[in-house]
Amino acid sequence: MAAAGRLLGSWVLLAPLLGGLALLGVGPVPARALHNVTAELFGAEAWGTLAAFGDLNSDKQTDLFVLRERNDLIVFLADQNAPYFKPKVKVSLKNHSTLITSVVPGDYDGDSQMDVLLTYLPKNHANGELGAIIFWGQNQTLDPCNMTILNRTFQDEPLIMDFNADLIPDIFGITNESNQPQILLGGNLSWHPALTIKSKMRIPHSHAFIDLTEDFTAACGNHCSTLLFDH
Ligand SMILES: [Ca+2]
Ligand SMILES: [Ca+2]
Ligand SMILES: [Ca+2]
Repeated sequence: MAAAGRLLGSWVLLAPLLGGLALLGVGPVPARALHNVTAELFGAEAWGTLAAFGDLNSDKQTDLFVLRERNDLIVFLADQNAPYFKPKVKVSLKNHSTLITSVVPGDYDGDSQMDVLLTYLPKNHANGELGAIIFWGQNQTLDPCNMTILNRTFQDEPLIMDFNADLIPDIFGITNESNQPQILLGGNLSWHPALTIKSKMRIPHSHAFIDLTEDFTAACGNHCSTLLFDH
């Protein structure tokens, strides 16, 4: 009871202080300051799942990558006028009867045009392996007809990182070709063994990368000392 009394006493002291701060406009912002901006940002197009961010059209304004019904990707480009994000770019996997599981924008061929990597559950996904497809950027947009379907599937969501430090994102994971992790190097899209380990990677994975060797890169060539694995 004594403790409760002290707490109550403290609150009685704090309440006028917080009230005073609120009058002065200092301290935590009151909840009524929150403002729903959905209509301003999206207008009537406010539906779907926000999957990723990136500046697709290189205008230095971040654009939004939105999934709809898990087989359409709509890119909402930032705009100066309301609604401030407009659905301008669309690619679809509807014809492939697949479900998109992840969206990772990036420049996978190093031509300074942003591309987008989609992972998906293929049509007959009995084994649960994931396919991956890259839609290539062109003229600050995506060409729905210009895509590359990767010729391997992944046991789990791949990890995107710059493995060989050439500033082009690479795609890392266990594929259907080997139990050892593989890396698909961005640029020439060539597959390489990533490292030799006895441990099996977990599904779902929890691998990550960190610059342990202080060379500002995720990994150095085939020396994967900076990749962390489950045991
Ligand atoms: Ca933009
Ligand atoms: Ca590109
Ligand atoms: Ca790279």
